[in-house]
Amino acid sequence: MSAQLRVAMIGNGFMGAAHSQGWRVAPRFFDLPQQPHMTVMVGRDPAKNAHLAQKWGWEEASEDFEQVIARDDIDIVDIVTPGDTHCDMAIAALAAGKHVMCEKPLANSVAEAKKMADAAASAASKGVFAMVGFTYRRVPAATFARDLVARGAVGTVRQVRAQYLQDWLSDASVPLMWRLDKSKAGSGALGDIGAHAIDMAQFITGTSVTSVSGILETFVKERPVLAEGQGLSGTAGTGTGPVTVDDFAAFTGRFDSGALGVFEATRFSTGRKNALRVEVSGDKGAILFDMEDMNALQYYDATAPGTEQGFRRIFVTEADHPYVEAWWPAGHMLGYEHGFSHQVKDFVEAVAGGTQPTPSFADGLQVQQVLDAVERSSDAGSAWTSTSV
Ligand code: SOE
Repeated sequence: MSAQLRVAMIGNGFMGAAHSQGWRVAPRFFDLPQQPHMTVMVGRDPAKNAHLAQKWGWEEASEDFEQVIARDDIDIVDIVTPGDTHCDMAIAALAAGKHVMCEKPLANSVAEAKKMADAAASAASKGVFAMVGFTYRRVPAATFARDLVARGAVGTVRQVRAQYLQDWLSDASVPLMWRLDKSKAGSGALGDIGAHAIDMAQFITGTSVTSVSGILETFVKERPVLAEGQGLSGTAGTGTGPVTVDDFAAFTGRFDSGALGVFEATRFSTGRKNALRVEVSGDKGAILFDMEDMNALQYYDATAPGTEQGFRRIFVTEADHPYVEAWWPAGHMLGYEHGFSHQVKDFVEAVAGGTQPTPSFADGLQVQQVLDAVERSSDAGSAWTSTSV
């Protein structure tokens, strides 16, 4: 086994910055079996890409993802581009024998996600592995929530509430960036942040959504176009264009356990900046995770004496909490960016050990099937719709 895993990252937007921090920092806090080497970053604008590659710690910059994927000195391809590129890039990288990490949602359709999952299953039989990047499950309090539910701390789960609330699009003057273009993003709030809510609800409960009844809405139907040469995001130009994705998604979901979930995803929830929340209610207790209070978990023990019952805020910073030992002493908190280092740690350990990293592309396909079912339900007047297609 070579000492290094040479990484190529394709994309240099917000997720490019976040993933770069993960590749740069994880080996300095976790004792990894192989050392990630930040070999090359791929971007479309040569000047911007060269500047960011140097700033973020990549050895080289390239504008040619096909050439990079084909290189013999690349072991991992990390895809952080918009969803319309995930399928072709991931399948090409797997075919070239590269391990793949791909941002969420896995793809822009179930058909694409199925092709990716099939390619990943075939590659895994040859010791080449793929993972989809749902990083919030790697926030210590989220993993701790899963551990509590798994050991019966809330008893039989009856209800789940999962929301992902942001407000950065409630300003109608925000221009038509790629996340508002169905041909690039696949959907709006539903896939961009609803996918996180679905993954977190399923991860914490250890169960899967099998049918849904949903509604999608677009509040602002026209927005200013991007100025010329502004790439996939930037300042407004002259004129307007249509928004082709949902601004708001809400749905009820039935889990394979029989539990019922209520889900909401919106980028118009005024005042909510990054409120990914999952509350799980059982017959023996409840937990509440809130990304806007990410170093704590609320836990209600219904088996405690009546006079002592109440939600208590567990500060998830003790060394024996998931991931925490590698960082700071108790009480010194972690941030949004640490989930990307945890993702690198888990991915490198799995790949080096010849085991399937999670969440797999099959897990990503299952989330895609839930997203697709919500769209089909909304088109059918919120009819109850199975996720299996
Ligand atoms: C925008 O809604 C966004 O950047 C999402 O695309 C990310 O997945 C989420 O983690 C933060 O918000």
